[in-house]
Amino acid sequence: MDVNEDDQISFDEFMAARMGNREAFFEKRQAARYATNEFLFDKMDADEDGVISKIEFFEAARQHFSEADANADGKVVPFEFRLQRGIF
Ligand SMILES: [Ca+2]
Ligand SMILES: [Ca+2]
Repeated sequence: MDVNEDDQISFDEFMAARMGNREAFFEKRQAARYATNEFLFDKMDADEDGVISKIEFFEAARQHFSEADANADGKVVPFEFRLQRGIF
């Protein structure tokens, strides 16, 4: 763990040992975030023309709201919001 052998373990040395190469860790996390957003964009771009129109944007928001409104009462309470976001 003490890569530079100075008899101390720096934060970077600790993290590198715990998570592998630090840059690789952040690159992997960034790649996962990119893939998630790419998936979201593709889902919102219903007609697959490479842009999200205002109609597609509001339709995605409406769908998102409907998914969150678990008891279909037209309101999203904090419990439903957390449930949809998988916070439990
Ligand atoms: Ca579109
Ligand atoms: Ca509700």
